This record gives sequence, C-alpha cells and structure tokens, in this order.
Amino acid sequence: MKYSKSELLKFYEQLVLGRKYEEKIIAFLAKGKLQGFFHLGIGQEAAQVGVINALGPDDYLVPTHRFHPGLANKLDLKKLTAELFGKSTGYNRGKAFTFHISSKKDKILPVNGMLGAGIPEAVGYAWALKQDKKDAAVVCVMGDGAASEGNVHEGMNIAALLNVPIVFYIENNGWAISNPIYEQTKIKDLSIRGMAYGMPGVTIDGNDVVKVKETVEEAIAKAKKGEPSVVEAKTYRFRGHFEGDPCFYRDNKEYEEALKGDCIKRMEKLLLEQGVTNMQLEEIAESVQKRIDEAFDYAENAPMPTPEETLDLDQVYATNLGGELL
Ligand SMILES: Cc1ncc(C[n+]2csc(CCOP(=O)(O)OP(=O)(O)O)c2C)c(N)n1
Repeated sequence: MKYSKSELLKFYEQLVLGRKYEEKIIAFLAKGKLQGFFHLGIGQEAAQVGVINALGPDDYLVPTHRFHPGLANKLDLKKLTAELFGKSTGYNRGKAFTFHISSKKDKILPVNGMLGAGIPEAVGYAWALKQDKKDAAVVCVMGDGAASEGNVHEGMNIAALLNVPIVFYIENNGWAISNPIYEQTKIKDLSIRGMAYGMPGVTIDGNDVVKVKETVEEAIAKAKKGEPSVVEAKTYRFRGHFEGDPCFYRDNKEYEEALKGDCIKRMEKLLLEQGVTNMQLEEIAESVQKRIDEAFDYAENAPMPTPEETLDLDQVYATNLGGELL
C-alpha cells in the first residue's frame, strides 16, 4: 500500500466527517430546526473526498447540489453550516443556502441551478485560467443525469477544441431523481462520451477514495498541460433524491446490495487489516462528531441577516458570481 497508516486514517476521518455531517442535517430536519430542500450525498463520500484531496492549492472546483461531504472537508465547517441555516455569518451571508455555496478564497465556484447549464460556465473559467497562463485547472462535477444535458456536450466539445485545463468529473450515483441510469442511456460507461470530442475518459470505482484521488490528480496534471478529460466515478445514492423523497420507485434489493460496498465500511476493513484498532476508529468518530456539533451550535446561534442585508442587491449579485462576502 502506497499510503501510510496515518494517511489512510486521515482519509477515514474525512469520509466519516462527510457522513456524520449529513446525518446531523437529517436529525435537524427531523426536529424542524433546519428547513429547506436538501439533496444528500450519503454513500458518495469517497467520490467526493477523493476529489477534494486531488485538488492543488490553485485549482478550482465546481461542485453540485449533492456535494456536502466534499465541501465539509474543504471549507470552514462553521461558516458552511451557518450558510445552510441562512445566517449572515455563512459563506454567502445566507443567500446561497445548500445549492450555490461558493468561496473565492477556497476556489469553490457556484453551482448553476439549471442542471448542466453550469458546465459551459466551468469551461469558461478554465479558459480564463489558460488565457491568464495560470498553472491551475478546474474540476467540474456533475451527476449522471446532468451528463445527458445538451449543455454538457457543447461544453465538452469546446473544452477539447480549445485545450482548456478542465476535468469533467461525473459522479454517477445510478439515479437522476427517479430515473435509473439504465433508463437514461444505452452506454455502460459515461466516460466514453469524451471520445466523441477527442478527449480521453476513464471510469473508476467511486467508492474507493484512494482510486478517486489518484485518478483525479492525474487528470488535473494532464489538464494543466492542455489535455482535458472525463472521469466517471461509479457510486450509489443511499438516500432519496431529496430529504423527504420516500423512494418508492427504487427496489430495496438494489439499495441493500449497494450498502455492501459502503466506502466507509471498506476503509474500516482496510484499516483493521493494517492493525488499527476499533478504539482508534471510535476516537476519530467522536472527535469528528464534536466538530460537527460545535459547527451546528455556532450556526444555530448565529444572527439572521438584517432586512437591509437581505435586500442589498450588490450582495445578491456578488453571491451569484461566487463572491465571498465576508
Ligand atoms: C434543466 C433542469 N432540468 C431539471 C432540473 C431538476 N433537477 C434537479 S436535480 C435533477 C436530477 C439530477 O440528477 P443527477 O445529475 O444524476 O444528480 P444527482 O441529483 O443524482 O446527484 C433534476 C432533473 C433542473 N434543476 N434543471
């Protein structure tokens, strides 16, 4: 194994942080302490944590509406949580909520609410990096459903043509709301779509955090040399499309099968084989839970934006452009 025990433990900690962060969101929704439309990435932590670890300090990320486990590991947990609560100390002063959180400082670009429409925007960011001769790339995340939108294909085509530094990262969780991947497209691996535009593509196991990190790292290095590509990470959406979705359309057997490949259980098995004790794993889980609880306490007690702040159109505009307002 190329990674030391402490490096693997760090991955484990990040996966657990992503999982427990969203479990806390579920608990708060159930208590009515948090409101809104949440799309959770439970089950998809490795596919997100791997990407976060592949990014260099100058690289940009365009996440999705389901990227909380990744963002929890990239951003300040208190400011992130305050944003989910719509508070004025959140990343975007409560104006972005879960969908559009962005941070210039952390190079997190905003998500476009129109599925797939953000992909040509991401290509534009990457093209700007190239024009400015920056040694940096954009990782543009999208779901399997988004990958079938027309905008994505326009974006991929122009990115390949202009050799812009971008990685198209498809986080394939098997479902687009109630539409399973096998009813959406005839192809088995979405990464082959790159071929149509003259770009390489690779499909990987998205529940293997190390594999995701290494593959995206390599794709970023190539993107910086003017070789964009497609990476598809196959994973599974454990929850419904949104919190409150009863998921009647999905066969429970499929879900139960997917649980066997849970990325956290896999990492636990690997660590135990390497001599890590259950006690060590529990200690990690406890310290992560403490950080999450503190972030939620902070967010609950943070001030709401004032009416003046809410109506400040400059702030609304800046938020939509990915401006960090604090
Ligand atoms: C243009 C457009 N059509 C439909 C929607 C509604 N919508 C929101 S999420 C979603 C499914 C997305 O599926 P996928 O890209 O696989 O991502 P996932 O939600 O599974 O992470 C749809 C259809 C939208 N936001 N924009």
